[in-house]
Amino acid sequence: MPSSDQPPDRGSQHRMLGGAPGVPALGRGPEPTGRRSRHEYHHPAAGWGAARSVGRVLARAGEPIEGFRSLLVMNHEDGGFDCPGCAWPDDPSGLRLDICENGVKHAAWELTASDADRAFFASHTVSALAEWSDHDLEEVGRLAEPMSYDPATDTYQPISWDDAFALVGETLRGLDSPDRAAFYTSGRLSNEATFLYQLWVREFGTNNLPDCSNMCHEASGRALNAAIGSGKGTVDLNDWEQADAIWLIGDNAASNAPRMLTWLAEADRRGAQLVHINPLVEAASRRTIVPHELVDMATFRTTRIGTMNVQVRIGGDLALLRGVAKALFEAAADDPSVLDHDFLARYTHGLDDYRRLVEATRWSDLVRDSGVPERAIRALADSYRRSERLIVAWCLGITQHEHGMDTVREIVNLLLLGGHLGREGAGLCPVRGHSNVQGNRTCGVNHRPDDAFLDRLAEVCGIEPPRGHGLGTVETIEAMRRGDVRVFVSMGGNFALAAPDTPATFEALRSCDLTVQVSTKLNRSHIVHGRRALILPCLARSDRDVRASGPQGVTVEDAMSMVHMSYGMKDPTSPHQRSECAIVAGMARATLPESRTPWREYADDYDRIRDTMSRVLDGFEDFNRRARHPHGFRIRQLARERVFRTPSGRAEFSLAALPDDVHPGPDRLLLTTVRSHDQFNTTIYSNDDRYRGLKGLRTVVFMNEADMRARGLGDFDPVDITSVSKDGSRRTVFGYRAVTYEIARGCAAGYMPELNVLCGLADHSPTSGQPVTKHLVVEVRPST
Ligand SMILES: Nc1nc2c(c(=O)[nH]1)N[C@H]1C(S)=C(S)[C@@H](COP(=O)(O)OP(=O)(O)OC[C@H]3O[C@@H](n4cnc5c(=O)[nH]c(N)nc54)[C@H](O)[C@@H]3O)O[C@H]1N2
Ligand SMILES: Nc1nc2c(c(=O)[nH]1)N[C@H]1C(S)=C(S)[C@@H](COP(=O)(O)OP(=O)(O)OC[C@H]3O[C@@H](n4cnc5c(=O)[nH]c(N)nc54)[C@H](O)[C@@H]3O)O[C@H]1N2
Ligand SMILES: [Mo]
Repeated sequence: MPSSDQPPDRGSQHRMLGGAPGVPALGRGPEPTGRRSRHEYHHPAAGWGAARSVGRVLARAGEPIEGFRSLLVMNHEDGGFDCPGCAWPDDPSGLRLDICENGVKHAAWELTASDADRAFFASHTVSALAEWSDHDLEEVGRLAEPMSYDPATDTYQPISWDDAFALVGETLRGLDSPDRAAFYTSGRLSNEATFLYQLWVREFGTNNLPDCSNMCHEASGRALNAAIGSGKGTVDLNDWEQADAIWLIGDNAASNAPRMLTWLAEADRRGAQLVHINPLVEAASRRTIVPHELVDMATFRTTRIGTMNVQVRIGGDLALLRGVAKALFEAAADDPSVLDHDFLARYTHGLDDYRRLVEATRWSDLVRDSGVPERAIRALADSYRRSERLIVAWCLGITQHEHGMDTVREIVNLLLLGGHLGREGAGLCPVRGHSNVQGNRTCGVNHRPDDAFLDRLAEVCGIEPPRGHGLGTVETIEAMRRGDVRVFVSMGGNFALAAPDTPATFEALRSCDLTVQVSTKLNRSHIVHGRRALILPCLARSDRDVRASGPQGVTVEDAMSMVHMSYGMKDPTSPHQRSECAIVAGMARATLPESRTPWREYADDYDRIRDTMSRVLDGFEDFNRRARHPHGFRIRQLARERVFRTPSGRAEFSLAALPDDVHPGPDRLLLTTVRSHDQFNTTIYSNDDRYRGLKGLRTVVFMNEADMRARGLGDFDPVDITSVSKDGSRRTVFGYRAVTYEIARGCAAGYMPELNVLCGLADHSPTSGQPVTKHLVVEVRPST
């Protein structure tokens, strides 16, 4: 809790936004104790440290038996719930790690008592809560009942569900255009709730559906659509079993997709080549322990993972991949078998232009821009040549860049050369973030929907959906600031902190007439609110959801397009929480009194929603039956069958120029923002980052030793970091601590969401719309 004796402008609120000269910035985790440490992490990833941490989390959750019971059925098909953590798929054989430390942390986070209740809100003004850290806000517990902001007392006061819905409905109906409202989603929402949500929004009359994908894998989806005619990856777990090479680019698997470690370790054991392409040397690139069963630590074995670490410069991936292509074309002059000519001739378009472009690019440029020596690039090309079945997996290190789409397309270019698409054990694997972020897109959350989808929606649901593009995340913030968007509805997530330019986003939210947050736990987006504000508490994925027709399950889609049912196992801790489907239906009925959509029936029986979905969505035929299959079903991915829905009917090569923004200028660094091991996006569990060997502090900047020396810095020396935005504006955080790390020269890293303060609204990609939060131009100086 903050101490109250500081003047307000020097209080924690101000410090969490970066502080001021002499007033150090504050992280968003628990209040630092002053004890911080830095050590080399020599232990395997996901080993005893992970097990101890799981024990602590369960003990803290306070309901060890009930809690553990839920956890043990998590991700099992016989009536368990889908892990609310990441989107890595379950193992259908049941043999492999199906819960992980971070999944347990995340599920336990949901399993707390509903202590954010009316008594809590009555005794804390919003101004007082604004001084709390984000960790402390979420620590209060689950949200217990609907609350409405009362400006007279500066507190949230209880409101009935009916009155809350009526307020939403009246406010929306009072707008001069449906486009004056925006409807955000975080990738946690079930397929059913997603479908209802977008149906409500489109029946109301807007496509303003910004979502967390706009900050996450938007670049992947758009690039893959253009290249292979589908926005999704092409591999499944069977391919992960068969691959003889796996390249992992810009992904911190040990912390953010720990269940992938089992697959990496197995691949290593069968002799597959593993390549990590990352400016930071991350834990997963070294060793892991592969638990057969979490409870049976005795059977743990250490496995070496990682055969090759390529330390690319931030933003240098495109140059690196093009270098590999160049080496391949050179080798193909002597040995034509380097390229898969048959595949290239039958299934691709644009090879000759691509070859000319690659051949015209000089090695010296590729080496300079990637930061990787020519011999290492050639070694990577040798790895490529040795493999018959190559998977390339990537995450945010590729997407959150100005040229993210170009780089994703270069990944496709490279795989096409060897025909690694539609071949067992090979293909494209974007590692998705939130547990159902892929399903959200499949089920209609998209501010740029295509006509085929809208036509089906119109025909089946009898509505007239708007046809123009709506607003994405950054555009929504800009529109709120201009006063063009007056109402902001958020299905989950924490927009205030997840979005770039924190002060600008705060201002945008505060300028709204109404903000509505459907949430499980208290967070910053409840504290930074519009003139009127609602908090609507919903059931979490682990909660039992009983509606008029009986207990309900919902479906989610994992990163490999498997759709399966998830049933909550635990009785809700407050009788006032409602399911997301019921909340959407309630808001919809209040907004659209004349609607012919059977909102009430949908909310009473989710089979009804699934029936409608099966008629609107491709690949969802017979949805109710197939969703109940023990392992669910896989949505057909045509690109996997070498059917490409592109204008040419073939997989398309792309011809991007090398990015011109990899060299930020003298004395400047490129800063990437990452997650620690102990956080889930804006939810921060502690100030530790185990695998990077850091304890007790989040206001740090990781730097190369040489860059530290050049600035006369030693470990934990205080620094001020100033970012230089594309529009020339500058933003500073004060009193961060510099820490040496194995990171490429000229690069720096620090934690999201704190460092969103440094990302201006102008700092987004013109092609994907994504904030470039992996690519901020900064100056780091000793604090004055
Ligand atoms: N426990 C846990 N699990 C999570 C999440 C969480 O917060 N906590 N978040 C979920 C979500 S929504 C998502 S999207 C994913 C995120 O998963 P990740 O993408 O792993 O998340 P980040 O921590 O942002 O890490 C990005 C990685 O890219 C590297 N990188 C940075 N810049 C570059 C670059 O220019 N090139 C290359 N090649 N690499 C670079 C960083 O060093 C880091 O290893 O994880 C999901 N799973
Ligand atoms: N600088 C920087 N910024 C980033 C990123 C980065 O790498 N760097 N990453 C971006 C990425 S990849 C993403 S995905 C976004 C994440 O952006 P969001 O998805 O908006 O943020 P989260 O932190 O995941 O949201 C956490 C909140 O969701 C609510 N919640 C949790 N479970 C549920 C549920 O079951 N239902 C409902 N209704 N609410 C629930 C809780 O109230 C919790 O406080 O952040 C983006 N922002
Ligand atoms: Mo994400």
